[in-house]
This record gives sequence, C-alpha cells and structure tokens, in this order.
Amino acid sequence: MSDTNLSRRSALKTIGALAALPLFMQTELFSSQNASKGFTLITNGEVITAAHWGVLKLSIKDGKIVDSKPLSKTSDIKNPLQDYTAELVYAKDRIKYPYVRKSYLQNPDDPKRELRGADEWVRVEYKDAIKLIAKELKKTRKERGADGIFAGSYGWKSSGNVQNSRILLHRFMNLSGGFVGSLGDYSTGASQIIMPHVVGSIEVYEQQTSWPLILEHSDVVVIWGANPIATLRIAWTVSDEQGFKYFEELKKSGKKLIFIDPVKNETCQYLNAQWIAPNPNTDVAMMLGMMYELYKTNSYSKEFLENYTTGFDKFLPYLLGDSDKTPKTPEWAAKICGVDAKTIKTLAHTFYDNKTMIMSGWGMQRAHHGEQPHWALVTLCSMLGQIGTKGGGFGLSYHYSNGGVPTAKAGIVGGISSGTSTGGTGQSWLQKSAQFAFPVARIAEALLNPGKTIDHNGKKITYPDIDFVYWVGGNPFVHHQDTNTLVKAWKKPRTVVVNEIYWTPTARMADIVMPTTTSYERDDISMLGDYSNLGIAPMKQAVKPVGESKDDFEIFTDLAKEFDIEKEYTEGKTALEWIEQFYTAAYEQAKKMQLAELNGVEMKPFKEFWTENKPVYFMPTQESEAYVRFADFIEDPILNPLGTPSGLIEIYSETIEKMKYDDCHAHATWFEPIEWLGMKDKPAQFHMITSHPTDRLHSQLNNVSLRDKYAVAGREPIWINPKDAKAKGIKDGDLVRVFNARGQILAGAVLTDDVKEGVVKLSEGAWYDPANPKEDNTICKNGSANVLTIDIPTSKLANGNISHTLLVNIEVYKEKAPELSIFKHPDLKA
Ligand SMILES: Nc1nc2c(c(=O)[nH]1)N[C@H]1C(S)=C(S)[C@@H](COP(=O)(O)OP(=O)(O)OC[C@H]3O[C@@H](n4cnc5c(=O)[nH]c(N)nc54)[C@H](O)[C@@H]3O)O[C@H]1N2
Ligand SMILES: Nc1nc2c(c(=O)[nH]1)N[C@H]1C(S)=C(S)[C@@H](COP(=O)(O)OP(=O)(O)OC[C@H]3O[C@@H](n4cnc5c(=O)[nH]c(N)nc54)[C@H](O)[C@@H]3O)O[C@H]1N2
Ligand SMILES: [Mo]
Repeated sequence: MSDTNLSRRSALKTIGALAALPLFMQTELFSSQNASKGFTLITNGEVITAAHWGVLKLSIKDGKIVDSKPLSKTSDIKNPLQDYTAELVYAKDRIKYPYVRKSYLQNPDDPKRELRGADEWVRVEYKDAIKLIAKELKKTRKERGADGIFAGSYGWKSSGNVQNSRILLHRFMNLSGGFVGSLGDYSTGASQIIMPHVVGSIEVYEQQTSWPLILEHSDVVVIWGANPIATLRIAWTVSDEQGFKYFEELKKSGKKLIFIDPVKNETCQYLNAQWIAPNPNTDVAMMLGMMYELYKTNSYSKEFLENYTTGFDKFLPYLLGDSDKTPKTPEWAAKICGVDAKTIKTLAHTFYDNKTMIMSGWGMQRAHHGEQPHWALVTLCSMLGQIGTKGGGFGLSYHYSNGGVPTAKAGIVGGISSGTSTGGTGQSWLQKSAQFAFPVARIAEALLNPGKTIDHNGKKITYPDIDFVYWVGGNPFVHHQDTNTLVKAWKKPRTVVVNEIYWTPTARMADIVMPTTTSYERDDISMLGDYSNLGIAPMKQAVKPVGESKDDFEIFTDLAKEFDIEKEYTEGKTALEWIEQFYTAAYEQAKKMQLAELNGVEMKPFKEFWTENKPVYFMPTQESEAYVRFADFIEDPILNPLGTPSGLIEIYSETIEKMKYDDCHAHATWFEPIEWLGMKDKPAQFHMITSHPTDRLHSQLNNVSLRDKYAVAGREPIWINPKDAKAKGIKDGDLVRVFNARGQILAGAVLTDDVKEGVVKLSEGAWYDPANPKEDNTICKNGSANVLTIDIPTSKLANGNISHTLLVNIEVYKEKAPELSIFKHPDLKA
C-alpha cells in the first residue's frame, strides 16, 4: 500500500460529495482536480505502465524514473526499446513551456511564414498561449469555415485510450465547428484500398490464421518483404509481445523458410532462411513469372479458381501475353526482378507442392503502383489453392502488432471518441472523424494546390484552401515524402500549432508550440494486444510532468473553455474518470460473459485494479486457436461470401475496370515504377529502401542514447554492398553524402553483403536536421530518408505514399563533418 492509494480513495469520496453542487461549479472543481490529479505519486518504488513496445516496470527513486524493464519475458528476443523510458522523460530536447514564433507573436495576420523553422522563439504563459490559439482559430473559422482548418494530424502518438492526442484534437475540432481530416494511413495506403476490391476486406489489419496452426500444418513459410523481428517490437495499442515467441518456435520447427527481400534483414538473419533478393519494386513481375510457370506446367488448382474466384479467364490473356504480346515467362520476369528463371520456377513448384504460408509485409506496397504486389500475391495464392486451409495461403499481418496470436475472450476497454464516432482503440486512426478529408499522404500537394481535383478510388476529391494546421502526435517533417517540397508547402498556411513532447523537426516548423507530457507523466489505460485482446494494461502516471508540460486532454479542455464547449468536451469527467468509465464497462462485459466461471479470469472493480497497478490477462479461446482466415468462405462461398461485388476473390475487378485508370487496371499488372534499377536513363544509381527502423518507432527514440549503438559517423547508417562501395571509394564507417534531384543527406556507411548490389538501405525516422533552414535544398545533417523520397501517389486508386521507390547517388563526404543541431534546444528567448 502506498500513499497514492489512500489519497486516491479520499479523492473519490470528495467527488461523491460534489454531486449536490450545481453543474458549473462541479466542472470548475473537476478540472482543478484533474490538474493536481488529486493524489500523490509514488516517490520511491515501482510503477507498472505501458507503451507501444510493451508493458513496462519502472523503478522510481526520489520521484524520478531510474530504470525501465519489461514486466514479463515472453521470449529470448530482446526489445531494447523498453529500456529508455528515463531518457525519454528527461531528454535534453523536451519542450518545457509554451513558445510562439517571434514574427507570429508580433503579427499573426502577417506572420512571415517564410521564417518557419528559422525564426526566434518567445516563451509565453500557458494561459496566453491557449488564448492566442483560440483567437486565431476563431478568426480562421470565421473567414474560411471548417474547410480552412486541417487537423488530419497523422501519427503514432503514445499508447493510451484517453490521452489519444489525435482523437482529442478531432473531438475539439468537431465540437468547435469542424475540420478537414485525412483518409487512410502511411502504413498500408495502397493495400487497404485495393484489398476490399479483391477479397472484400481491408485484410492488412485482420486477424491471421492462428500461429499454433502454422506451426502444426505449414511445410513452407515464406516471408515476402517483411521484417517481423524488427517490426514486432511495437504494436498500435500495447504489444502483447507474443509474436516473438512464435517466430522463435518457427525457427526451431525445421520447416523450410524462404525469405524474399532485396535486404537480408534481421528476420532473415535470425531465421537463417534461404535469401532470395529481387530488385526492389519488381515483385509483381516475379509473381507473374511464377504464375506463368504454374499455368504452363498445369500445376495449379482449377477447382479453387472455379469455386472461389472470378476473372481468371480475363487475367489469363495478360499472363500469357495474348493481350500485350508479352508472355510473362519466368525468363521475362528474371530480366526485371534479377532473380534467375530457374529459381523462379523452383519457387513456384515448392509453393504448389507443399503446404505454404506466405507472410507478406507492407514495404512492397509503399511503392509506385503499390496496389499491385498484394493483388498479384492473392492471384498467385488463388492458383496455389491453399487460401483458407490450416497453414496455407497468405497473411498480410504476421509482422505487425502480433497478428496470428490467438484472440482472447475479453472485456474490451473503449476509448475517447472524436465526437462523431464511437471510441478509439484498434484501428482508431481509420475512423471517419471529419466531414471532409483527402488521402493522408497528399498533404503537401493539398497545401500547395487548393482547388485541385484528384481521383481517388472511383471518386473525385477537391483540395480545400487550408490556412490553419493543428498537429498532435505525429512528425510529418520526418514521415512525409520529399521534405523539401513539404518545407515549401508548409509556408502556405497562416497558422501552424503543434502539441509536442520534444523539439522535433515538426515542432520547430510551428508558430505555436504546446509542451506535452509523455505517457509516463499522466494516467491512462490500454488494451494489450491489437488482435489478441490479451489483457488490459494500466498506464499509471509514474512521475510529475516535466516543466509546464500538459496532457493533450488538458490542453484541449482549456481550448474548449475558450469556445464554451467544455461541458460537451469533457462530459464533466476528468481524464481519470474517463479511464474509470472505460475500465468499468470492460469489467461489466467480462462479468456478463462469465469469464470467471468460463476460464478463471477474475476482473476486479476499478479501484482495486488501479490500486493494485497490475495488468489483467485474458485467455485465448479454443476457437481462436483454431482460427483459419477465410475458412468460412472456403467452406461455403454462397453462405459466407466475401465483401466483394461477386462475393468471390476478384482476380479481375469490374469495379476497377469502370474507373478507367491508366495506372491501375482491372487485374494485377506489372507497371514500371517511376524510378527503379531497370529503367532507361536512370536519374541516379542506387535504389534506396527506406525500411522501418529496428531501434526506433519511426522518429521516436532517435533522441535517446540507443542511437549511439547504431549511428555511424554520428549519422543514420546506410547499408551498401561492398562491391558498390568499392566502386565509389567508400569504406566502412565513412561519412557519405546521399543525394538526388530532390535533396541531400549525410549518412554513415555500413558495408555489408546483406543488401543486394545496386540497392542501399537507410531506415526512415532520423530527425530532419537542416544545415541551414533558410536555404533551399539544404543538406540534412542527421540522415532523414524522406529528404530523398518521391511525393507522388501510388496510383489514382489508392493515393498511397511510395516511400520505397527512389534512386539515389552516394559519395564520400569530403568536407568538414558538421555538428548535429537537432537533438538540442533551438535558441529560446525567455
Ligand atoms: N521513407 C519512409 N517514410 C515513411 C515510412 C517508410 O516506410 N519510409 N513509413 C510511414 C509510416 S508506415 C508511418 S506509420 C509514418 C510514421 O510517422 P509518425 O507517426 O509521424 O512518426 P513518429 O515518429 O512515431 O511520430 C510521433 C510523434 O508524436 C509525438 N508524441 C508521442 N506521444 C505524444 C502525445 O501523447 N501527445 C503529443 N502531442 N505528441 C506525442 C512523438 O514525440 C513523435 O514526434 O511514417 C511514414 N513515413
Ligand atoms: N521497430 C519498429 N517496428 C515497427 C515500426 C518501427 O518504426 N519500428 N513501425 C510500425 C509501422 S507504423 C508499420 S506500418 C510497420 C511496417 O512494416 P513493413 O511495411 O512491413 O516494414 P518495412 O520495413 O517498410 O518493410 C519490410 C520489408 O520490406 C522490404 N521491402 C521494401 N521494398 C520491397 C520490395 O519492393 N520488394 C520486397 N520483396 N521487399 C521490399 C524491406 O527491405 C523490409 O525488409 O512496422 C511497424 N513496426
Ligand atoms: Mo505505419
């Protein structure tokens, strides 16, 4: 028992006594209690909390976090992201107070937008910052209406169902008059639009055939463009950390493991799998070559094609070359993908002759014409005829948030809503929350081209004229493609407000910066496991907020007051009371399901749960352990049709045919990407893959000392094949300049045979650190991938980002190595 519990109880008593007061007075008292939290924190001891990277046990000494560890060990695969909580909280580059850009403060109507990122900062009082945001937002609302305000605000904000910064922003914006939002995400921009046309569901965020069945029934497991040993370090809610355990078992299983990726990444190395390295962005050609081989050798399931698919007959003339004079032979494919024809044929037969599960990641769809690879994969798997069987078919989410870990029967903790939809856990970012929205990765184009109309999945979308941007919980100056174009686009709006924890590249490009707490400085709650619902994680406040940092809930509550919508915004509840409400609903649900009687899971009432500060764990059901994706459909396609127009797998889509797009046809098609190794007159020499970073979550954790373990020459590492490096005179550890027509960055050379010749790999997420923010195309000193990427859409169908499609040049950097500036404070005027 600690002091915390005692004071929490007396706080609850007080709240009970308040019920007799008039409502407006209650709200006053509630919010002041919210500010002080109404109870004391543990100053010495342990606190259980959670993050994207799992449930954490924090040691607190004299009111400070001194150690951070995973609460429990689920496998021998280490996850170092769990160790840096103290550094995250006490980082040098924390934003401790509200700041306003000098020229904006001087005249918000003529704020010298060109100085964003290069102006001085002036510290202001918190209440003055709130008043300034409210005043300027009201001004824009009056002049332009909701169309002038962009609050799409994409990003991987911290875990937690109440302090869900993006939803909190949307809730505020909806209640105060509406906003422009964004559609889809950067993760699966292409596949989440194409898959519903093909298999009737979004597929990328669906539960997968259960791992126990894979381990029991698959003979061959193919990892096609995925890096689960890296990407399973995190989950959208809180990682249940079960995925690693299954990959560990897969490694031991003795099954044939095949890995298809231009990069021999951590997963291939860990599994010791057979490595097949196609040229980047050429998988569709390779799959077509395999399909041609299967067709010509009569090694395909006619029965599956007949009973479960539509349109193979219309695809066949393309495959055989009758429609375009180009038969998609393995030899044809080999010339494009750089994998020899014999290997392509062998692979095709290996897949057909064995029970084969193809696990595909999402890298290959974050590419020009990124709609095609997964469509081609489903077509290939239809020919293999194993979809919907135990251990066969394909899976698009084994590498993400522990897909395939059996789902538990659970009480589900809901989340705060954006005001127009119910609650936010799961894929909360895909909920429709704004009246008007455009595809998320078109942000720079939209800012630069108000009034322009684009095609999107059979519809037309016209960009609004955006004058006010509010961003929380995301880092667009690191995550968006072609940073130099974004820098230009960002000068268009009159006002930019950012709530941030750190002086990130995006915070530095704002006019008003609101200091935000980390999730360790506030209370919250989350489900454990995105697919598994394996438990409920308490996310208890561990330490006092640093500086004047505030929770997003508090910032938006204070803004709501300025718009006279506080009551609607908070519904009279403090953040902790929201947590209690969501937990209690889950508790009631568990009681109704009789979980205690069913499998011995005893949930405690909120007060006990919160006091105990331990996660609740639920039990997977036998049914979920036996779950086979598509099994119902395979059992009876008439009774259990897919959500496609035909109810079948659409190898040919009449819906897409009707759209008449030149960049996405009615069946899976090989299109040449805008930049690739096989093109004529290459604008640069190497294809760069911008994978997700193993030792970060995007840009998160770039500012802790874990960076020292992977930085090379003090910069983001770039993998280069030794043969390529030799030709360029580059040695291991050299500081190199990586460049193309779009921009230039510094990076540190890692010479390794683990990347195919002609290909280089540099992970996304290094903080953009412009050498001279006033200069166009200035070099990024830290090595942010997106300075070099291309900002065009995958196609008119999905408008996804194409961040794995780009060519770059590399040379040794001979000038004096510049010092990094990005992990320090900018110059701050008190
Ligand atoms: N080249 C290239 N680019 C890519 C990709 C790629 O593969 N290649 N991948 C894309 C993908 S899939 C994604 S999902 C995006 C990711 O892009 P982002 O989600 O924007 O990346 P993060 O670095 O996670 O940014 C989260 C930010 O939120 C802040 N934050 C955390 N908690 C809170 C909070 O409680 N409140 C507030 N206000 N802020 C908080 C963090 O400090 C951090 O700056 O990147 C995309 N960009
Ligand atoms: N540690 C960590 N885990 C993460 C994240 C993180 O930032 N850090 N981010 C999370 C998020 S938001 C997402 S969306 C997922 C992303 O998950 P993914 O999109 O699957 O991850 P990527 O690293 O972009 O790509 C996976 C693999 O695809 C390969 N690849 C790229 N292009 C091609 C190609 O054309 N053909 C083939 N065959 N392979 C190709 C890359 O080399 C890489 O090995 O990861 C999640 N997990
Ligand atoms: Mo993502």
